Amino acid sequence: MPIRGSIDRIDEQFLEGWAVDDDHPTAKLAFDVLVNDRVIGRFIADSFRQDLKDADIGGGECAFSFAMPPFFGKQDLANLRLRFADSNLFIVLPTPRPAEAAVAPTTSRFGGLWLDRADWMDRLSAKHRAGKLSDAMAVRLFQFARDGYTVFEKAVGTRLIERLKGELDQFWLNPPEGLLIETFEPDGAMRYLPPDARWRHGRTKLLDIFAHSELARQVAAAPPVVEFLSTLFEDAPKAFQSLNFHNGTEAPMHKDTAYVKVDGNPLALAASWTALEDVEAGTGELEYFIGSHRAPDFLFGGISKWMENHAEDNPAFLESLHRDAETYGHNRGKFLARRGDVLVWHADLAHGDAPVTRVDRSRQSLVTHFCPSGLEPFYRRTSQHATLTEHGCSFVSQYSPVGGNGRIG
Ligand SMILES: O=C(O)CCC(=O)C(=O)O
Ligand SMILES: [Fe+2]
Repeated sequence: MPIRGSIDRIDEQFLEGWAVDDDHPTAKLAFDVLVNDRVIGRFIADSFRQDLKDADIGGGECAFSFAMPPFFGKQDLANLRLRFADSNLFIVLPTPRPAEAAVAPTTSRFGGLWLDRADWMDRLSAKHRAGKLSDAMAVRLFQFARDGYTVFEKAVGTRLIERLKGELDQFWLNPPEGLLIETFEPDGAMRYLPPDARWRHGRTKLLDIFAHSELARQVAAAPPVVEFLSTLFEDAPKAFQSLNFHNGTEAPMHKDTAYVKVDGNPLALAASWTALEDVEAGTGELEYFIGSHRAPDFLFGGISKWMENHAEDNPAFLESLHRDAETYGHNRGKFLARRGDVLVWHADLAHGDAPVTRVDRSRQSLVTHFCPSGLEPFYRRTSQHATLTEHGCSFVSQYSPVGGNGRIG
């Protein structure tokens, strides 16, 4: 066999190795890289490597180093294929290391939790029979698997919530160092800024207050929520992104998996919506399509669960959720919460804000995104701030160390 080669590195960042046709060592070999049967790139094995020259392989000029696209997740490796350019001759790759869940038969081809597997009912039943789940927890998990969300009434005490709101008022007046808001005020352009009280009542969120507030960590890690997430994840939860809203922001129906990226298993994600006050209809209350977490994957760029490499597909994605709702009969639900109620939603539940018709009324809430503590949000590839574990939950932030600086109040 005159063609020889080696794959020396294959991971979410690089595909590297060498290849040579010994009968024609100057005619360089070209390859196509495919994900989900779509060509995402090509390369020619013609780079110089001294060790290859020393070994008298192709004159040393037959190496390659292919950089994966940005926002290429570990989960995408499971669907990676390599072939000789423009042929149907595929190269057998060293077994990519997909997350276990990514190869299991889950609703989404990109992974999931045990409750997303085709055999979830058998697993739920077995856990229940083994005494690992109470009756109440088994029913809750069943509802979550069916509907894509579950509600915990009065999960957070009134006193704790009022203390947190007092602290938020302080944060707006005298922000701790490193605290940021994301705002679309005043002109619709998105900006990250230190809190500026002028924008509090607009299309604005406070980011990751748990990094600065022990009270926020207590609220996010309310015991019934931590218990549920630990059961769902089969691991302690890790809070890795939170948003505080003062008002509804009229966010369109979306699925968090497109934007909130968990590396290796994009479906190993859940979020909580904690009402910091009673929520009235018309204030931009949280809405969702019941059961939408079980609809087929939307493929960004034809290959990805994540939007970021394929932003041009975002309008079609948002539109597809309304079409799916019609096709599969997902009814619209609303969370008209009382203060202290918490709704936990599935990674792939379509949700958004109802229109704001009562501009005089606030709708204060804390939204927290969680993954299993054994996994990392994608941003940890580039942001490594200190983390903290408290109340059975670990906390990591993209923007600042958790618990490390600038507490006030
Ligand atoms: O506006 C809301 O409360 C929803 C926020 C949201 O969708 C999210 O943070 O994932
Ligand atoms: Fe969301």
